[in-house]
Amino acid sequence: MADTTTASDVLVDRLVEWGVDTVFGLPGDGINGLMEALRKRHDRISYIHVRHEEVAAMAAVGYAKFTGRLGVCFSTASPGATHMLNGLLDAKLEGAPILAISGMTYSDLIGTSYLQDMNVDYMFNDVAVYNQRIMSPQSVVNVVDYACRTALTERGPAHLAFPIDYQAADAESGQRFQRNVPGHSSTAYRPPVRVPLGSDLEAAAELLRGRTKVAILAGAGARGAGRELEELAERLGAPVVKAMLGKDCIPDDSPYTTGSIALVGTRPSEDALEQCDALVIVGSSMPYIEYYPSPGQAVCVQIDDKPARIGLRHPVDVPLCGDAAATLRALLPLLDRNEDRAFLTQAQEGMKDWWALMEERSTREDMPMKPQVPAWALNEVLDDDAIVCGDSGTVTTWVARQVKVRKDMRFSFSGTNCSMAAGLPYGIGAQAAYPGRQVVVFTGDGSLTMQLGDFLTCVQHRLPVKIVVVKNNTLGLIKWEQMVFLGNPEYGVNMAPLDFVKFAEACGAMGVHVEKPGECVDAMRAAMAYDGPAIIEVATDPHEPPMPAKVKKAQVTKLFDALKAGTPNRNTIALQMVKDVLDESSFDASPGGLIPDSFAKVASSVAGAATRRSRKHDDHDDEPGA
Ligand SMILES: Cc1ncc(C[n+]2csc(CCOP(=O)(O)OP(=O)(O)O)c2C)c(N)n1
Ligand SMILES: [Mg+2]
Repeated sequence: MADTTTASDVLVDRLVEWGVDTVFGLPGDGINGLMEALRKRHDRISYIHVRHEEVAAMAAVGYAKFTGRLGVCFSTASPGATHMLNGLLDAKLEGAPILAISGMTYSDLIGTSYLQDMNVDYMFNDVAVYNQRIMSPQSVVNVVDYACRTALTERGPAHLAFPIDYQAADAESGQRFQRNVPGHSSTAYRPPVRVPLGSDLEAAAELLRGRTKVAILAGAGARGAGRELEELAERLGAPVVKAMLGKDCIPDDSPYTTGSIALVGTRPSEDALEQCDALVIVGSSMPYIEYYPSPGQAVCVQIDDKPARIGLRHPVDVPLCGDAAATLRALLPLLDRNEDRAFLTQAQEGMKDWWALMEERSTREDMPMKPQVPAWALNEVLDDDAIVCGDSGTVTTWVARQVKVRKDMRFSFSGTNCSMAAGLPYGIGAQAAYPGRQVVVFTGDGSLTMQLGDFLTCVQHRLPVKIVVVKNNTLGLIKWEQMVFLGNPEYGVNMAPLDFVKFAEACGAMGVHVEKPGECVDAMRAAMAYDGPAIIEVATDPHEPPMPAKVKKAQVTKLFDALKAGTPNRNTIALQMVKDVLDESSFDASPGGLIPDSFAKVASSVAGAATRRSRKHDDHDDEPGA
């Protein structure tokens, strides 16, 4: 066997030719043939051994998102492949090019209820952009090339099911069809640079001429087009509203941006979209339709490299199908400068007030600590080129608003799939791609405990990922959703606490516990300096609401219903919210801005004392550190 070139050897060699240098996976009897080919090439392709196949697929997504290159993952047959499914879905919804290879039972036993006999390709049918069974050793090169090319072109998951017997078979065994002439497939691939027709660009410029209230909505497709976006904003006097997946397309301290939008967004972003008379969408299909301008309110130019996406969320007057940077470069010389700067100035004034409000919320000394505090503290300890991975939960709100992404930083999270437990795998993928950069995961205790085993992957592969876990012993976001969207008491959301410090130490890594706001920055700094992976456990207030920038009447009514209906610890929740709003009376950007200052001060101290008394009588099962 030693001298035979197997079908797996051919497959892995082909991946190397495609420039793949890292694969994420977990072996099994359904994929051992591939493992041997990887073993023989370990000097050319590194293998990151995860503890759960979902993490392999999600790490491949993280790798792809932060490098723009193909992420590759593998699993054994059915159970391993099933574990990968959510990662493939993530790749589809997040637009990440990945290739997943799964084992499959012996080719001549498929469909006989044999061990792990499942048509894994059928299972992946709804998620994969390319999905094939390898039908013989001779088809490996053809399908690998097409799978890689399709994943990169469509920015989605390709999948190959590899029957066990073929994996270890001689690459030239079996019958080769005479027309399957070897050497006729290629790894040559160059992504095109697309620019719309000149007439379409002219039409866009004409549409925007004379508009004085233009807003720009930028998303993941605008990443890498930061300079052009800022020039567009300058030319049109237009604030740039960022969909969360486009958080790193321009820095948060840019004078042109109003930051994020939707539930986790800022008030100036909401104002900009509510008041604009023209909208330029650049690389975004932001799904929160209620935050777009109302139909008929604003004319719209949309730039997207996928024509099917244009007009998906908002009516479009001039569709511009092209790449963000190239299209903007072609469009900019055609645009008149908008000399009326009032709309941009209003956004900039609004952001001054908003940042002051964020600072106020993030520097509170309250105990238990407010979850905004650790997110804000990160700004002190992040490197200029840090990679930050977020997660699903109330943690999304804190990272969206409190963490200021600077020019060379990168940020992503599972923003359209909204999967929990994507943060750590994305971090693994990012750190594997960039061993020298600081990689920080900002996550919740629900997400982290979902894939906790893979912290050991960081230890095993010396990936110095730093994890900040907001420990509130509850599935915080769902608790608030149950109350604010449905008016129901929270149910089934609290979690038995875990001592993450002991856990990290048991893994042979660093663990730090923080509960006092004043100690946050130093604790984080120590963890960032540590030469290895670390978990920073921050005990936070489970009753801090992820307040939308503008609170709607229906939300207040529902919350009131939920409290009336018997939400646990309702007195504390209500009192804490009243106190929070009163404390923000001096900020126009806060819902509390309507309350007269003098009244607010007195009322806040009364509410504060009442909150402290109420907390003493709470059911403390869900308190941090319990
Ligand atoms: C895989 C998956 N399961 C469930 C959900 C629904 N969900 C979204 S956020 C969330 C709670 C997250 O809790 P945690 O990680 O503790 O963060 P917190 O909200 O407390 O900040 C849940 C259950 C989801 N998005 N993904
Ligand atoms: Mg939580």
